[in-house]
Amino acid sequence: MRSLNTLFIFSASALMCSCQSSAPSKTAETVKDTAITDSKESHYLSQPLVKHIYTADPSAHVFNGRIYIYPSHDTATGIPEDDLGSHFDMKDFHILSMDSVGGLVTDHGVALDIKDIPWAHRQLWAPDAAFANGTYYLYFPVKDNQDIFHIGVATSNVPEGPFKAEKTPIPGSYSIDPCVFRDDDGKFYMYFGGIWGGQLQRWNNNKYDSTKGNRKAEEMAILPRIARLDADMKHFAEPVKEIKLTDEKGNLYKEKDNDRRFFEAAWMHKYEGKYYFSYSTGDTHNLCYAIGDSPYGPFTYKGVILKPVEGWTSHHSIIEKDGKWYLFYHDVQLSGKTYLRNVKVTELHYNEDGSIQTINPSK
Ligand code: FUB
Repeated sequence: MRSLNTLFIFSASALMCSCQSSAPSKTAETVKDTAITDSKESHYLSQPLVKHIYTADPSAHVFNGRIYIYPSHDTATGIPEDDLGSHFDMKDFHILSMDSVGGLVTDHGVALDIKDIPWAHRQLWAPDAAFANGTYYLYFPVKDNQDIFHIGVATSNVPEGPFKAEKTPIPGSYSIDPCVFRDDDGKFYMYFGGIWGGQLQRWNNNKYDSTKGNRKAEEMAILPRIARLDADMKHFAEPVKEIKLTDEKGNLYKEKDNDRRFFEAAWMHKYEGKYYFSYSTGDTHNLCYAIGDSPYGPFTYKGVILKPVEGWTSHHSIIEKDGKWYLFYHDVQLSGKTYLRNVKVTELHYNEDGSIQTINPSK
């Protein structure tokens, strides 16, 4: 993993060139990464993919044989920390890419700026991406002028952008953390939602109620959401549905089951014909997974993928590349600060029965 510490930064001309093609420019110039340093590398299972900027919420995909990572871009804007995550005050996206895990990482520069999203007010949170119709789609949550999170979409001819945002959010979308999954039959589904600062608790039957607060311990836990995407990838093809996430006996979780109930950061992947729905439990900091037979669920809880990382949030993606499976995740190794995170990757292993081996983020 040592080569991950080497950063490639494009010269201005190379960066412009990279916007036209999915392969990094050969004229990229290697620079010594001295922007951010840390002295406790050996404590961690893996090292930050880049150190020149803070990155979080990595949604990884393989496009044209190359790994593209769509992360949040954390910056310090001086907003005080609170339970609603106001300190996550992000303003743009940088897309990262690499040929293979362990290879050199390219930062493709600003792919989308909040000022170029016509309906956006503040807090550009965790994105995801998809490829269809010869186009790359970037999906992102951001608050509108009423301070309500919705999910927007932007398009590009190349995976690294720059992306052009639609004028309005996806109609019927709400809350945060979109994950767009392509099933084997070519249909795309968006999984989304996040409680507390992600505002999912304010949405019941797809209607917004600003008076709704977090649920009490004995109440049923709030469920993540799904909608199939229309062929144009910019609309939902159906009303948003709840996803049933249950224990081994088929019982839905209560809010007090906060080491297993859904909080945010949904991801979907398929392994040996089964649908693996994974997510963060938020305040208990687990990354868990549950398995089902349909993209809509129900999903039965199976266990923890990643034990709590350093920091408050945990967020991930899972991809297969060249016959190996990888978990992309983040922690706060570089900064020690909740809102200045860094993305990482490690290999993920399945057992014979399809269960996932739990990963410990520290050694
Ligand atoms: O990055 C802002 C928020 O923090 C994300 O939307 C959540 O998943 C958590 O990682």
